[in-house]
Amino acid sequence: MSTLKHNWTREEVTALYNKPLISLIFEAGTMHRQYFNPEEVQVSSLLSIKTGGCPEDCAYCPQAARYQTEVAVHKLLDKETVLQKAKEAQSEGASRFCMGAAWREVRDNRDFDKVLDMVKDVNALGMEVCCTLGMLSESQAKRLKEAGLFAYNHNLDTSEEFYGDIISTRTYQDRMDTLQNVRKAGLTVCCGGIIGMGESENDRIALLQNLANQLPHPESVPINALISVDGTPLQEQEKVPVWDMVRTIAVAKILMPASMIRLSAGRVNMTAAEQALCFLAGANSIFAGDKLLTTPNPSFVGDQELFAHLGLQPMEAFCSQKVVENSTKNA
Ligand code: SAM
Ligand code: DTB
Ligand code: SF4
Repeated sequence: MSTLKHNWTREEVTALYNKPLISLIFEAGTMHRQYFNPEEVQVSSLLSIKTGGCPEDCAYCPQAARYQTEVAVHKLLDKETVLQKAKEAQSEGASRFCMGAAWREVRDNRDFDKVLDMVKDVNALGMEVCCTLGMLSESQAKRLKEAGLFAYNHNLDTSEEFYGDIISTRTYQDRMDTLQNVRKAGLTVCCGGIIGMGESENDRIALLQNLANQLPHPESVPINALISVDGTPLQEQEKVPVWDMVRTIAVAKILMPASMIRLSAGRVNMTAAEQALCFLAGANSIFAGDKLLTTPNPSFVGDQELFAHLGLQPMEAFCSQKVVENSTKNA
């Protein structure tokens, strides 16, 4: 097994990104097999617990209040509804349940207390619990950890250079600060980005370099293909070619071989064969369920067929062994 590296140069990442795809997939697949069982895919389920009305201006996001989209806005769901959804997801094979809120940041108020309660109860079901709630202080991260949170999702989204073209209401450094607070609280980190927003290849390379130079590497790395939603500034963006998704996943896997690379938003626009290429390139995690946060995702039955065709099995919850290995190797 190779040792994990956290000082990747721009030249090294560029050279990887420009490799012939056929060899890149093989290299990434070979790395992947050193760290993971290639027949296992982690299945996560997403639920938007608070939808729309967000004060931020992320150009890709249908939940920003300032854009006219068709998202049905709702305030924080009650715990019973959330628990019911978690149980359904678990019965459909999900080992991780991720709750998302359209907040700029967490505030120390009653809504946060309610989220802490949800975390406690979903954890008691034996699922890995993840949250994505926006910016977070260290003490808030600690409270989430104490409530039983397993992972926190906070994406870098793109390169620092391109970030300002996509979001003006917060900075790249704000994102990095939250990630550090999450780490300090002993939570695992889920951090990735989006491709297909009009960024250059250099922006993708810079994003991958920034992800891979974190110490330790994020335990899970979601790679999202932009879902262009009517009403958002990115509504006219064309669908990102599948080759770009496969290439980005393969490079992410080679840079962070012990991390789970999640084939995230965009599966709904991909064929089974295209998704198979992503798994061959080292993706070993997906979001399942017919909705992501607000946009469509492949159906449960469709994913069952996909898994059956490829001989894939859903991963068990609490892969603590891998997480421990990952953290010690990263140290
Ligand atoms: N409000 C919190 C935040 O921004 O961190 C949490 C929820 S936010 C919707 C989580 C992530 O979803 C974003 O960082 C972005 O990477 C991804 N995302 C949002 N809209 C997307 C879209 N239209 N296509 C692909 N990914 C998207
Ligand atoms: C991530 O990287 N992708 C997920 C999850 N983390 C929270 C969200 C995708 C959202 C796609 C747009 C929507 O459904 O609103
Ligand atoms: Fe708000 Fe998150 Fe959407 Fe940005 S990505 S507008 S912070 S919900």
